[in-house]
Amino acid sequence: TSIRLSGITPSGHAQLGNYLGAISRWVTDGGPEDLYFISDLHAMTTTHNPAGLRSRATEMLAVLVAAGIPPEHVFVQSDLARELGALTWILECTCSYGEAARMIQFKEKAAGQAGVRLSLLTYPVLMAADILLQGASEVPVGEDQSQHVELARVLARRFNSTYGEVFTVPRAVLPITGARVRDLADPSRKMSKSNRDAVGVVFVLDEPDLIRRKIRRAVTDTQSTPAYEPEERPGVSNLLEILAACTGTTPQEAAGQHASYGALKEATADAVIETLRPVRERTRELLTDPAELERIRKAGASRAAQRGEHRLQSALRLIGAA
Ligand code: AQP
Repeated sequence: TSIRLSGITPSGHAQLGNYLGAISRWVTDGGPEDLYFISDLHAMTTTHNPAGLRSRATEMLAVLVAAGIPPEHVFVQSDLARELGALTWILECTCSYGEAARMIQFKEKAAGQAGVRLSLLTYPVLMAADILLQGASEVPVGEDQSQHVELARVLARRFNSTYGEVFTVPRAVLPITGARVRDLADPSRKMSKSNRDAVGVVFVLDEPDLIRRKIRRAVTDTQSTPAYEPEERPGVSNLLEILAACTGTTPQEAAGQHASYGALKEATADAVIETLRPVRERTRELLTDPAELERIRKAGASRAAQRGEHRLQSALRLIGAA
């Protein structure tokens, strides 16, 4: 059976886009071998706040489990820091500098920045280690990450042919995606957890009142009757997409059911509040039970470490160490 591996970076609090676009689909459409991890090590390639990162990683774990992902399929990346550190080194010794330096994302993120962290350059190699350690064969990623999966593929093949067969050669697959959610205050951009200006971002853990206020203030346009026209009317179309995703209809149908922008906003707020309510409540419960959360976390970490142990040992041996 094929293992699909997906990560979510705790670069901020989980937001509605993460939930409707990814997490809720992982729950409903995920395969029995699929793995999910909180990529906290990846959140350290640019300036970061240690305490904030730690608490967001824990919170993200709680959100994934609360959303219904089986705890045995989730782990926190840094709980495997030793294994991943060792495998990253092996893979760095299998990768050329030029291969890393030509990654488009590195070039984009490093351009014009002073004090670029070396980890921003080597991050795709850590990503390869994430994938190869678990023996994942499929990696659901968007366009922006497909070059990194390609690198993981190249490194797995190269290692296997140079030193001996150890790694499953992974491939990028299209992610199972739900709605694409846009920022409520600026519908020209996608909703993002790291957006500093949070008025346009609904967080999974926002209280109902706050969710309603954010949705009431959502930017629309000068017209007054809802219609689904993503290009011409991105704001109102975004509300229709959100409402449709929460209620299991289509944006076009949702448009027909609401006569005014005001009515649409109220309906969208109701739907989002009810969709997020169980996740928020269960997450809060888990967060007030650190012992249970710790148990879940340790179990996930030890399963993930065990899954990779023989590959790491073989790779070390074959490359001339251990
Ligand atoms: N607005 C969105 N609509 C639909 N899906 C979304 N995802 C993110 N934003 C939206 C999906 O959530 C998953 C996890 O995302 P990630 O942690 O890999 O980072 P991201 O895609 O960059 O998400 P953010 O929230 O925008 O984070 P930052 O601010 O750090 O960049 C992915 O499957 C993603 O498609």
